[in-house]
Amino acid sequence: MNQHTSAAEISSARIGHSACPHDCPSTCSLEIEISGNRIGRVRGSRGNSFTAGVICAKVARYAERAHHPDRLTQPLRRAGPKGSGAFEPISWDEALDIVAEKFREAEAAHGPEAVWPYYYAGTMGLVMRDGINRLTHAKGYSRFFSSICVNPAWSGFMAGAGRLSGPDPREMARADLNIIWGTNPVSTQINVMTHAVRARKERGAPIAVVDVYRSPTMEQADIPLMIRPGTDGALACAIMHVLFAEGFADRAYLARYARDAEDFEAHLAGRTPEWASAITGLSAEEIIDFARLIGRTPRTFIRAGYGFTRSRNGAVNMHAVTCIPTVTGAWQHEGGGAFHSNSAIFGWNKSLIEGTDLLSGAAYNAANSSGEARKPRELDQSRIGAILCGEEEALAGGPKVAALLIQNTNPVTIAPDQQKVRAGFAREDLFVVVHEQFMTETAAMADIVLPATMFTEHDDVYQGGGNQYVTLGPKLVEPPGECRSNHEVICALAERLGARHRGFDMTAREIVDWTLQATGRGSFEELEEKHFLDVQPDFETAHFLKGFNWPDGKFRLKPDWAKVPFKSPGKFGPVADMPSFPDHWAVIEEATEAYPFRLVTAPARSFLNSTFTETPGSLAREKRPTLLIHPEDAAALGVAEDDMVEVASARGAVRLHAVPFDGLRRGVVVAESIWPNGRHVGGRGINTLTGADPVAPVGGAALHDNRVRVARVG
Ligand SMILES: Nc1nc2c(c(=O)[nH]1)N[C@H]1C(S)=C(S)[C@@H](COP(=O)(O)OP(=O)(O)OC[C@H]3O[C@@H](n4cnc5c(=O)[nH]c(N)nc54)[C@H](O)[C@@H]3O)O[C@H]1N2
Ligand SMILES: Nc1nc2c(c(=O)[nH]1)N[C@H]1C(S)=C(S)[C@@H](COP(=O)(O)OP(=O)(O)OC[C@H]3O[C@@H](n4cnc5c(=O)[nH]c(N)nc54)[C@H](O)[C@@H]3O)O[C@H]1N2
Ligand code: SF4
Ligand SMILES: [Mo]
Repeated sequence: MNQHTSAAEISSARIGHSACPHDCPSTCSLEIEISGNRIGRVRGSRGNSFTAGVICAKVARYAERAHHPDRLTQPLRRAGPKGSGAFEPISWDEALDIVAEKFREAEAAHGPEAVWPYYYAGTMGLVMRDGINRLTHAKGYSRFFSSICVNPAWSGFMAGAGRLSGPDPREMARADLNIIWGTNPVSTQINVMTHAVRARKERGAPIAVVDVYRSPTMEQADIPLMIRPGTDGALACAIMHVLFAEGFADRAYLARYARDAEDFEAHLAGRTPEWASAITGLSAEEIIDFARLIGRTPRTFIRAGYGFTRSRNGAVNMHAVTCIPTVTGAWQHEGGGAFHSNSAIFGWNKSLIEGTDLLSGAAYNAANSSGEARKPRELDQSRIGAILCGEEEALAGGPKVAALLIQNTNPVTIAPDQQKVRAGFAREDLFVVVHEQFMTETAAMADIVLPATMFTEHDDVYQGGGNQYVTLGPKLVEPPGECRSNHEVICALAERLGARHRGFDMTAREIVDWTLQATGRGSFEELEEKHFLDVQPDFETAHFLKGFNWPDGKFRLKPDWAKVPFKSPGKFGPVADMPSFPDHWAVIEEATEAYPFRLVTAPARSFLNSTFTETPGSLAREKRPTLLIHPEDAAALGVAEDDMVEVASARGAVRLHAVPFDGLRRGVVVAESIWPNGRHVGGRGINTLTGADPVAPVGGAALHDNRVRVARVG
């Protein structure tokens, strides 16, 4: 492509409006400089009241990624042993014919469930992310149980409130105390800071941060609370103990809006600040002072993140945190309550995108290996290693997986229990097609690699998770080379495989238009004019003033974990052992003599999961895989700055460079992630250490809950 901008291109320079497509709760509304077919600087829209003109640095320099010399631009066929990296270009027709033939072969040999379409949120566009399900349903392929990210957090929130929504996230700007709990927004969702900092400036509202290390967000905190990993439930209980004991509980609110308040108060009697101090590592005074501040501040806004739920007790801890505003009644006030995600407010009609109307069709009742008619199985995303390795229980009673179709995700870097993941992908009898923008470690294991468009190169629509906007992302430029969108690939495969649904005969634009209209949100053209749509529910609904989302309207202080309203194929993990009231549930991987450290694999600021590990700007900032370790722990191990260390869990071992850091508790180590395996000396990445055993009650991976040992290499 011509690197020089021609006069004609300069004269066509314009601003395009879009949404950031990445897997980030902020879903920023973007203004993108465009000249000809190239994008330039990317800025946050000032007219969007959540984005408020601010975006993260990695997306501001998106031109680096969009016009990267390593972008995939041609279909490729493997031309050497699996994983050798040897590929040769082929035509789209050849590539799609091979994929269709292999899928038919897998189906003929083992039934349709032997094919597993596997995707995630590399793009959050509703059509490009979820359209793959239409093919899954039309063919009766194994369904995809999405679990890796949100399940512990969402189920924990829904366990109490009954619905996944909450006060308007912009109300942080009108809070008198903002608590940023178990999330690192300076790195992972920058706009949260915009609103919290505004409250600090305009109202003198302090910012409290609960984390396990001095994250970039904790560095900006007025009240830093550094706890041991997986102990948030203990902290929340002790806070509520003080609230009850010192008269800060709003008993009238509790009587009207909650169940089991008296039993809860009795349960908390033993959860003293001293008890929590021993578990969390905070002093009893710190806990008491913090509880009193919460008690004295009606407008206390808790912004609860995902990070603290990536532990084996994560759902219990999320629920415990949401009980705090229930005890104080803070939910009632503007700038008060707890917010995690707004996913429940959008109410999309996704029948066209996902082909959910096919779910009652004949294909859906495919026969399983025992010949009995039933719905195709749902396979657990997080357990892809065990599934590909053919572990019987992970296969949920169906055949082995013989073919994978992958879009928008990179499991050979990001999935837990990585040794199994890699062994599974290395299977000679597994056919893999990966549709990607770059030659990721997953694409490198494929038999066929297909080049994908980026968000500026196709039409789609996006919803906020951490805000309340629906934002359009129309096609703004032509894709490079032969890149095709996810939708185009799914439709082309459907045609070859004889899968029928009207969605396969429509353009992405038509599907977006239909979906907007069917959901009562106008049309494509209208949204093209407005760019984004604020769908924030009214104050009473958002603050649960009409009651929480249960038949009796009452918040559940004592949830029925077996009946949490989160859709999943059954329950996962030790559900029966879950504590009935909020508590410190001691199922985490506590340190032992053999594995004396607790490892947290927190996100790196300049990467987004494994994305941006290819861009020079992000690589320069992150430098190389490192392990943050307390200086005294480092000294005790004879480890100095820049020494190579080996970190081992029961699941494997990884090498990184040590960085002594005093913003940690002793016994806790942090590796900001996720570097590709191949960027680690020795070729094994951080997810070699993490486990895929499901978090109760609805699955997910405890990515920040790892006991490890650390040793100097050499
Ligand atoms: N720069 C960047 N941005 C991202 C991502 C990224 O990788 N990099 N990932 C994106 C994705 S997919 C998601 S889901 C979101 C997630 O964003 P967040 O909600 O921020 O969640 P995490 O990324 O898992 O971790 C956030 C913080 O949780 C802390 N933490 C870990 N364990 C505990 C604990 O037991 N208790 C407490 N209190 N804190 C704990 C970590 O130290 C970390 O600082 O971010 C998105 N944005
Ligand atoms: N150790 C550890 N592991 C983790 C985490 C952690 O905190 N610690 N976080 C976990 C979490 S929360 C998540 S969500 C997962 C995310 O893990 P992934 O799903 O792998 O995450 P991404 O890097 O967001 O996206 C993957 C790929 O999608 C591709 N992509 C983007 N847009 C498109 C498109 O339009 N079409 C196609 N075909 N491809 C596209 C990108 O090029 C990228 O390679 O990782 C999890 N793994
Ligand atoms: S903060 Fe999140 S949504 Fe906003 S531009 Fe960055 S990655 Fe995208
Ligand atoms: Mo995520």
